[in-house]
Amino acid sequence: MNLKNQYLIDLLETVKKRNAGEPEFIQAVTEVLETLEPVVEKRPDLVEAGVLERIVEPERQIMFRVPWVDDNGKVQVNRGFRVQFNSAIGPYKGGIRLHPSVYLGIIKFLGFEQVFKNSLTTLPMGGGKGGSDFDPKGKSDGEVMRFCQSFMTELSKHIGADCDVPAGDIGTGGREIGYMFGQYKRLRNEFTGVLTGKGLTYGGSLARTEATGYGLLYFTNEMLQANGMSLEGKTVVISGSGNVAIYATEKATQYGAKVVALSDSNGYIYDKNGIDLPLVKQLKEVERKRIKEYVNTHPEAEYHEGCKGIWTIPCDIALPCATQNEIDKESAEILVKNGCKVVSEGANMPSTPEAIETYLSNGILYGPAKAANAGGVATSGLEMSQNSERLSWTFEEVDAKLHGIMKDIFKSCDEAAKEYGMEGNYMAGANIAGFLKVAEAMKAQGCV
Ligand code: NDP
Ligand code: 2IT
Repeated sequence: MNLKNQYLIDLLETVKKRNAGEPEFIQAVTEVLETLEPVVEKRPDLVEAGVLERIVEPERQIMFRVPWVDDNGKVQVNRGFRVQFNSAIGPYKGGIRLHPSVYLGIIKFLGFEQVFKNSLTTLPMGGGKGGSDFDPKGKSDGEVMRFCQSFMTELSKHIGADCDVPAGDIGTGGREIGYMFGQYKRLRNEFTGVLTGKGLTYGGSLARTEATGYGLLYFTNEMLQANGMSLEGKTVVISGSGNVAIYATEKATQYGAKVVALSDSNGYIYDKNGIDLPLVKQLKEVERKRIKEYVNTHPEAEYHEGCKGIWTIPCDIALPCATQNEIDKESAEILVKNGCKVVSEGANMPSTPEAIETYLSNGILYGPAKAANAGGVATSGLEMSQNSERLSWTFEEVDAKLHGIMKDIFKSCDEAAKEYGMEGNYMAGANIAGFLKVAEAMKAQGCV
């Protein structure tokens, strides 16, 4: 897609100049601005209010030193980030990514996406994201704890249950959230819902662990049904083998589909009999091992080095659940050639712009990340509600609410796409529906 509207062309130029050296952020903004073209033409009042110039600039960006002592007594230094992107519709909300590839541009792209995603959930949450270039892989529990405590010592000055509520993302799971929560409580002397994804013994919500993966399948199921298809009997390829991939596999299997592949950053496994999920949970959630260990128990399965090859496995449905830009044009073309009919995104921005073009021009049903993976943050929103009323709901209650939210998200995307003349383009629908709510709130609150 190419922009034709001069106002948007100029705005994108400014964003590119101001954020040079941050290609992921520019990619995320470009995609959104391209799909907002019909909105800009229909809603001059929002342009007049300067909503677009403001929405592409974070409200606040915090960068800090994170010093900690490793098991050899040596001082290590990482860099910490929190980008508080937009608070028009609620407190900043979004995860913390711990991965060596993290720099400001990654956190900004994730924070920007989060603004629209959180809006789609219908819950009152603004958008933010944080993280560090710390790599939890290969670190002892003690090292991870000291890092998390140091990270929170600075972060605690900038967050709060009514101000900014972080959660998990790549590299940040229950263990890390626990250490961060403990440190926040010690520093502030208050027990509040300042983080989500907490353990069940100290304010966490049932079904939050499962929520992103389950939500992805609820969304995908809606999208399939609206197009006369179903999950039953379908062959599914899922990348990653972390939190999102594991619970996407679980729910896809419950819907009667067969998941035949998973991966990590070293390589992928292909098990034509269907993935043995209890084994993957044991390897990944308990032992923190590599996915290649799977073939030790299942010698009939194959392990291949490298991540990209996973998209050459023939499938009906591809669910990228690892990281950004993991499907490029070449992989998208192979998916199409092999008869893949659906791509639905558990990861954030896993498809390059060229891959998305390939899906749309070949009639692939495309479920964009900010809609399809919104179940995680939606359930974080439900965790915040439970913390505020100091009650906890049953698994079934939370799961039913999550299911309802994902159905509504699909409906919003579908209806917005139709209203703006792009029927079936759920990416455009998600961007437009997510944008409009935030934009109305920003206009109503004046130039802030
Ligand atoms: P985890 O840390 O639990 O798992 C991440 C998985 O992706 C691992 O298998 C990891 O492999 C793989 N991976 C990470 N980085 C890369 C990379 N650069 N190249 C190849 N593989 C990689 O994270 P989550 O499952 O929570 O997150 C996965 C994706 O889902 C991310 O894009 C995240 O932003 C998104 N997401 C997560 C939500 C949540 O609630 N957790 C909510 C919405 C979206 P390895 O172990 O080798 O690093
Ligand atoms: O990308 C995401 O939506 C998340 N990592 C979840 C954020 C959250 O606050 O639960």
